[in-house]
Amino acid sequence: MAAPGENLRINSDRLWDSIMEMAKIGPGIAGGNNRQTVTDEDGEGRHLFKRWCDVAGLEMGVDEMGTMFARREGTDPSLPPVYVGSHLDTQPTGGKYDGVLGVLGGLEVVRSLNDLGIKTKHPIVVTNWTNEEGARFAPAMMASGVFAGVLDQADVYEHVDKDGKKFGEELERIGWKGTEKVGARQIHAFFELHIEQGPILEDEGIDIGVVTHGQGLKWLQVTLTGKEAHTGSTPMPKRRNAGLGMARVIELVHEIAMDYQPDAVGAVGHMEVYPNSRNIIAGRTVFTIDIRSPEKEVLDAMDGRIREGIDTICEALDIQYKIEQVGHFDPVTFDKGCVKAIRDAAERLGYTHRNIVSGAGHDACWISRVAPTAMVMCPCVDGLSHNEAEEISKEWASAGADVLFHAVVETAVIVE
Ligand code: HGY
Ligand code: MN
Ligand code: MN
Repeated sequence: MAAPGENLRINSDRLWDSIMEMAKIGPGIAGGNNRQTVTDEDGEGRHLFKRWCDVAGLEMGVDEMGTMFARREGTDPSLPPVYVGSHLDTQPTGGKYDGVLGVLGGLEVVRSLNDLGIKTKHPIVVTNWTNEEGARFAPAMMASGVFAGVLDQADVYEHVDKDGKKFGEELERIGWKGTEKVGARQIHAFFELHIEQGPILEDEGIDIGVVTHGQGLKWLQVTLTGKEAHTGSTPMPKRRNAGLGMARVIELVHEIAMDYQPDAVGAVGHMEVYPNSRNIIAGRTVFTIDIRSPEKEVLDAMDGRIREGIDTICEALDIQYKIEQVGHFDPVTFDKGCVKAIRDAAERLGYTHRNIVSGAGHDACWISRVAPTAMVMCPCVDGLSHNEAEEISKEWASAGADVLFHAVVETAVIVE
């Protein structure tokens, strides 16, 4: 982009102060956040975001999945807006920046345009997607998945958390179930700023990740059923130990992921043991396998080998199993034009940059199915995320938001 936007920069202090203000809502126990989707804390964070949007003169729309769309009018209101945003919900032991940087970075773009009195042809819409994390209610990227038409709204309304509460009822309870039909909005382009959540940018001393692809993901929820029995008086050969089955499957997932290095990953982070008593052999275990790869063929191969392995393990232990796929998206290739806008912005602003594949899933992965989409990443300390110790520098946040600013404004077209 030549011209008026050459040296546009966001207000670094205001962005940082807003992130710290949002971090006060739903505090964790170790300096991070626990602002899980459609909890009261999530509702409080939404109200704060709405107040800021009101001050910035944005018109708020909310759809039936609770996603928030704050619109800054363009000189041609009939044009499809440029969307910018991410998510405000966090993991139970989440950091202050995962998702929040993208929503408040988008708000900062609008705030800076207001300060500078700059108008754009296309409207700009700052977005907070509901339930990106999928921690309380699977799957991850739930609202953006419904928006993209890959998840069924009535179905996800019925998804329950570990206490048996339903997503749809909780969304209604916190007062953020909107009336807009999900997915009705036309999107000219979508940009998402996010922390890398991995070590590459920091290790290489690079300011900006130009995200060309997102790796694919599968979440397989496994239920193993054996038989509760006394841990003392039941002879080893007579045991049907669902806990042992889970342990062997966890090891299997790790071994299979290691067979496809350097890119594939696999782990089990969610585990439930019943009845979870010290002197009862676990009769039932429920756990979720998380496998990912940038290559669809590898993801499918891992899936197949894991299913075979579970069958063999359960046969040997005389236990039953049920496998439900509770999350899935194929590897994503982001829009070349949007990716170029990000790379050109980093170049123009003098930030070091490199292409990168996103290891984590993001709302952008689903929205890329319905609109030209790309992501900007900034480094995070030790590549750590989904941990309350998640940390970034103010400089990294500002560099990412400056690049976002340029990419959004270039796509929305500045009007003299
Ligand atoms: O699971 C993910 O990759 C994202 O953080 N929800
Ligand atoms: Mn995120
Ligand atoms: Mn996350």
